[in-house]
Amino acid sequence: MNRIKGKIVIITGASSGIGEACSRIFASHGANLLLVARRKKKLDLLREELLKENKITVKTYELDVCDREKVKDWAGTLKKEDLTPDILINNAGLASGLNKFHEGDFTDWDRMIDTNVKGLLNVSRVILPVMVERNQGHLVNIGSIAGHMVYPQGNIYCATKYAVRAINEGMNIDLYGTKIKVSSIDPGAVETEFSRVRFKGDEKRAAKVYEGFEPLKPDDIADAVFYVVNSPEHVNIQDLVIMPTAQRNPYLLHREEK
Ligand code: NDP
Ligand code: 8X3
Repeated sequence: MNRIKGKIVIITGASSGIGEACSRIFASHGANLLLVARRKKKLDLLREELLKENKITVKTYELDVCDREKVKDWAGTLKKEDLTPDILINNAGLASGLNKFHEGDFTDWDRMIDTNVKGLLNVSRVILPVMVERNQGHLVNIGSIAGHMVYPQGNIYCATKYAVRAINEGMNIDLYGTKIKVSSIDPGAVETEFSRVRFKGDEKRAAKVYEGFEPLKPDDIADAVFYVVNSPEHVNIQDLVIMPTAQRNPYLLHREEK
């Protein structure tokens, strides 16, 4: 059963990886999309592709989720244009660097905290009230297995994803008694631009992360997000952890010898 058709879905970080894959699956089920990222050109290319294949509307927004004032203005624009979101997928996020805590870089730390925590809060704070007013909606946070177990040199990235898990729980608790659902989807290794961003464009180092095993694809996570959002009204999947079969936790990742 398709419970998505005609719904308005906001996806942050739709210009690549998991967010892009979510855009495709929601579009193919007839959702109207509001796509957010900093790279507007990439969003517009995706929009063209989605409009060719589906009878939907797609709007794209160049927006840095860390910029609170711009996020507020954007929410004002949605309101003026009568775009009432049914679903929010808080996916924009990144890792920056992989260092021992005592060798950590303040700029990396700020980037991760500002994007993964404050960015998610900024967007949620302006969109959730619209859902509360209608007593309807679904908010999906893209967490990580890094929010369940800390790994060496993961320190601050893991801390941001632990924060996402706590925020997910806090939202669920505060929305007790409403019909609004809140879910966290927590992936293990997914091959996207994630490692390229973490290692600041070092393609070789990024490629090594996915060597010797079959990582998850962005579509695997998009399928799960779709399943969660398309579940019946009385079902609220609060936390879903998904890993490649070769991975059982952040430490146990089985790689085949070449
Ligand atoms: P990608 O790097 O492929 O995608 C990240 C997306 O986030 C891009 O679209 C990027 O767009 C957007 N983004 C980053 N910063 C901002 C910002 N300040 N404002 C708006 N958009 C922003 O990585 P993934 O698809 O892998 O990452 C998506 C989410 O999944 C992240 O939250 C990540 O932590 C999480 N995750 C990833 C895993 C993995 O192994 N890949 C595993 C577990 C969780 P742009 O640069 O155009 O702004
Ligand atoms: C991204 C996956 O294992 O690098 O959240 O933390 S991991």
